[in-house]
Parts: sequence; structure tokens; C-alpha cells
Amino acid sequence: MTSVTPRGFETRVLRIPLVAPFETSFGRQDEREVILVRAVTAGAEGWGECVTMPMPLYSSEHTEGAWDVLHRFLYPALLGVGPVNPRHVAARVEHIVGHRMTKAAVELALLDASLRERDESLAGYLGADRTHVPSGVSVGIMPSLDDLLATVQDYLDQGYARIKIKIRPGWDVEPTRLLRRTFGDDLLLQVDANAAYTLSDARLLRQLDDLGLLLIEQPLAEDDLVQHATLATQLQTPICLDESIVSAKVAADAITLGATQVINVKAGRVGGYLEAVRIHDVARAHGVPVWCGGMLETGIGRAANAALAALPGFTLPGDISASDRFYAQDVTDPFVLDEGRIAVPTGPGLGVDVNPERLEAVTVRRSWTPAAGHEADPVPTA
Ligand code: NPQ
Ligand code: MG
Repeated sequence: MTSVTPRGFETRVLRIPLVAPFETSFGRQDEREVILVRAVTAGAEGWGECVTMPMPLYSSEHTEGAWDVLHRFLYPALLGVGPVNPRHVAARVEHIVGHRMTKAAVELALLDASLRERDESLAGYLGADRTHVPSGVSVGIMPSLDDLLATVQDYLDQGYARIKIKIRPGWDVEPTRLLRRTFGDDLLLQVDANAAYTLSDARLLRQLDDLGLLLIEQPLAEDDLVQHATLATQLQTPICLDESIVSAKVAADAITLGATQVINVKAGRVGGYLEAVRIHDVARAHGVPVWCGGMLETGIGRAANAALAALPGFTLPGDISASDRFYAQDVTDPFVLDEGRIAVPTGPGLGVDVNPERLEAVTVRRSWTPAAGHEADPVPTA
């Protein structure tokens, strides 16, 4: 990996409307607020996406916190310190506790810049061995069972390879059973609770056991590793941890404990794409299947997810949907379904380009942080 010398970082908060509200056990979103980071180096520029939400509901991070950590702690650790190898970004910011999504965004921006300088694709660099990845779709909690059926039918008509529905107490066994009865035993179906249950719900969760689910995602709280291991002994359906898996170390612990039989890999949640590959490696060594999760990414994060999901251990369809599942207008050209699959970008770095007009149209806040000694550099406007 070639080192790069960042001249500065541009930070943007974007707000992009969703095509439909997305409801989970922790709340309902009508738009995606997200941060993009642009690293400007001598020979290129690179993009990274910070997948935090405006409120700390999915995890402890949120937009304003990420903005603060980027400007006061991460950029100063990486600017004016000479060439930076993207592989060493994590170590350079290790003294900052947590803030993994924020760190992941900066690491990806520098990785993208470095790979573009070398004319190498992110997919190739990470170890992808496929040109396309099967595309699954995450279906929010719906106002009614009829809405759920119509929505799932529409996604199946579009060709999605796998359906995941969000569940919470009061919206769990009935909608899941209805989908199984309506669409038959061949439907690849799984559920995601986003930590909405406790171990005392084991009897209720056991009612999902005869519905042939691929997995149940994050039934219990983020720090409930031992309880997940206990629950696993009471369920036939494989447990797949999402929120709980914040590092390769925790992934190894969770596998050893028997807390997780499948792993949802999200680069933001674990501090970057390089740590995500390490989770893939540790899971693969244990024979644990992984799949790529999603955080309603723009085309930037979606491109990186497609690259990651093309690694050989990603044996289950991920939450990498077509861009139009969430957005009428993205900041890159949209990702589209090709027979239920997404094509892995092959160009240098992320292999996608940001459309400056569309970016400007959805930007609500912007800053430019130059390297020390480069304050007089012209401020890039792109
Ligand atoms: C999950 N994502 O797997 C998440 C969580 C999630 C695609 O199901 C705005 C921004 C709303 C990010 C809702 C999917 C969100 C979000 C849910 C992420 O648990
Ligand atoms: Mg999840």
C-alpha cells in the first residue's frame, strides 16, 4: 500500500430524502443524514463515508459527535505528519477510544486516494474474487401486514435474492409467518431485531424456529454476548450478531462463546474496511459464514460494501440493495440490480465518482481542514 500525504480534508454533512420512511425497532427515518469525507493528496483525492445517524440509536455514535471527532482529533493526527500509509491509520488514531464509524470514514478516504494513485481497485486490494454479489433487501416495519406483503412482492418482482424484515415486540412472529406462508419455503428470509428483546423473550423467539429462517439478527443488546450464547442453546435458528461485533477481537470472542453462528460485517461498525477483512478472515477460519450489512449508504459507501462483499467468505446475500431502494437521487451514478445482483466496481479505488452538482444539492454543512503549512493552498470547491 502506497503512503499518501494529505493536504487537507473536506467534510460534508448530507441530507438525502428516502424514497419511503424506514422504520426499525429503534425508530423511524425519513431522510438519511450522513457525513462524507474527502481526502486531498498530492496525486489524487479519495472519498470515505461516515455512517453515523443524527441520533445515537443504532450505536453510541452520531453525526455531531463524528463531526467534532473528525475536526478536533482525527484530522490533526493525520495532517502535517508526513506521508501516511492507509494501513497505519487505525494505529495512528488508536489512542482515541471508540468512534469507529468516524475512523472508518477517514481510513476509507485515504485508502481510496492511495489506490487511485496506484490505479488499483479497492475490490482487488481487499481480496475480492467475484465480479457480482447477490443483493438482499432490508424491509422496515410496516403500517400493516398488507403493506408488508405488497412491499415484499415488489422487491421480489425486482429480483432481490433475499428478504430481511425488521422485527420488534408486537411485530415479529405474525409478519414472519405470513411471509413464509405467502411466498413459500424457497424464499430466502431472515429477521433483524436491532437489540429489541431480552433473554426472557426466548419462548417467543422460539416460535420463529419452524419458519425456516436463514438467521435471526441481533435479538439482544449490544453487550449481551453471554446472553446470546445462552439464547443460542435454546434456538435452532442461527443467531447472527450485528451491533455486538465491534472488532475482530469481539468477533473471535463471540464465535468462541457460541454467541454467534453467522456474522453481519459492517465496516463502519468495526472501524474500517481493513478491520472488516480481519473479521472475514477470523470467521472463515472458524467456518462461520459472513455477509455484508448496510447503513443506507450513498454510492460511496455502497461501492466499498460491494467490494468487501466480493470476498470469498461472504457466502450469504448481503444488505447491498440497488441505490433506488433508498434514494431517488444519489451522489454517484446509481447501483442497479442485474438479475438480483450488484456489480462490483472495477475502476481505481472505489471505482465510482461523485457528481458535484448532486453533492452540492444535498450538502447542509461543509468544512475544509488544510494541513499545517498548507493554509494558503487554494480551498478546493468541488
Ligand atoms: C441493520 N440496516 O442492519 C441496519 C440498521 C439501520 C439496512 O437494515 C438510517 C441510517 C436508518 C442507518 C436504520 C439495515 C437506519 C440505519 C437501520 C441503519 O441493523
Ligand atoms: Mg442489523
